[in-house]
Amino acid sequence: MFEPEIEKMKPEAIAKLQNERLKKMMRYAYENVPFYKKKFKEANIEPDDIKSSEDMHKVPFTVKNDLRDHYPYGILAVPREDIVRFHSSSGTTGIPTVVGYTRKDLETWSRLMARTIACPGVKKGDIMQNIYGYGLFTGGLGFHYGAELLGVSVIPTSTGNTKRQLKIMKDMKTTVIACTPSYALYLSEAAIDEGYKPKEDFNLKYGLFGAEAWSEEARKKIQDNLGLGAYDCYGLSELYGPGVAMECQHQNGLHIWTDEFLVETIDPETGEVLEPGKRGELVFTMLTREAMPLLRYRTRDLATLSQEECECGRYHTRIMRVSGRSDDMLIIGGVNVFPSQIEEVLFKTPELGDQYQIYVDRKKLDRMTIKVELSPEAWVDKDLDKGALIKRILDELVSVIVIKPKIELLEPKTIERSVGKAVRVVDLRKS
Ligand code: DLL
Repeated sequence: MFEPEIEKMKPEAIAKLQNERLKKMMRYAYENVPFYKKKFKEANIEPDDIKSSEDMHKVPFTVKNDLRDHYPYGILAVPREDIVRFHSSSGTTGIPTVVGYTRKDLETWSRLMARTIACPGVKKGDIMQNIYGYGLFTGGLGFHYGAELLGVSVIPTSTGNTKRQLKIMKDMKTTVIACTPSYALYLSEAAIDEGYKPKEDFNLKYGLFGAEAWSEEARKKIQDNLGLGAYDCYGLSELYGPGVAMECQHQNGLHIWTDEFLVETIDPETGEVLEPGKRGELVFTMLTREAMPLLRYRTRDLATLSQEECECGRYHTRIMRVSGRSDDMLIIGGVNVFPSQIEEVLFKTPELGDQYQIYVDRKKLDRMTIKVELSPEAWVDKDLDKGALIKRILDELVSVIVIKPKIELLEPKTIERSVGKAVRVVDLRKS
């Protein structure tokens, strides 16, 4: 553990620290951010009304559009001159969300990232190839500074140039890779194409994968292909970036760094706070952010929380896997479908490859087509009964998602590979 004195805190000690920080944060946001002063006044509350996490339901939510309304500099609590870095996420509406950091914020973030990287067992002596994009995206620099603080040897390859990534991985005996899970799947495919035997030629032990939703089946595939342990990492630009929550060696939920983030789950329709254990939208309050404190920030990410102690000795609340975003949820003929449910079924089918895309369009009624690549072995198998295979996939799918999509089996390597977040859904109804 990078900071055992915090990471091993008992629930009562965490709650005490959270409440102390929360009270300070309420006053700080109220006094330094006009946006929050106005929101508090509208909700008829004073900062002192919020004495503990129990009172949080009184505080109004903050949403992504509030940040867009404050484009370009965001909801700053400090003069612009005190900002030492900006990051930004592109978003789908065209107006990017810009986030600012003071020097202290960068120090906090680096500590959280050092904890995050150490969480599954990475330590000084490890060699980390950082394939997350360096730049406005928070993945690259976030992992970079965290790894340096932990004392890991960092290779800052950033995204792209897959052949060079593989050569470096072999030559420099990389032990840790950090990238999106979809790129990890692509790397394992490309490695075989380039003539490597991943388990023999590489020295990989840990994969730190995040920035997009992925399934347990994807984890199994990546682990089997690359011979490493694959660990889930969650975060978002608005909350520093990666390093909000991370899996430990037990791969049983992501530990939220609750000394810095107060987490709630709410019903996305009504905004009501849910009991732990009920699936809902994750809402975070930052407890020490200096430049851009966010109170009750709605992430749109859906997950279930667990308060139980983990085998690793941490009590920090766990996210039991982010199952998708409410924005990603497809509504097909009135039925709710999550792309991750489809991935789970596809990846369980041995004849299929790692790449798929879901197309949705409307011709009187909504229609869904799943285009999925066959595995290289299945593609050349003369005895493969494609009709029977499609029927088997459909039987499985219908039991999970209720509706019956059309399935198209494609030749391997026909779907475009992405270097960052994969594009899995093409919704033509929106264009
Ligand atoms: O994706 C930060 C990050 C970088 C996280 C590297 C992990 C690793 P944004 O680009 O702002 O920030 O996108 C944030 O990505 O609200 C989720 O919907 C999704 N996301 C991030 N991590 C996970 C994960 C970065 N482990 C948005 N599982 C979030 C599922 C994830 N979804």
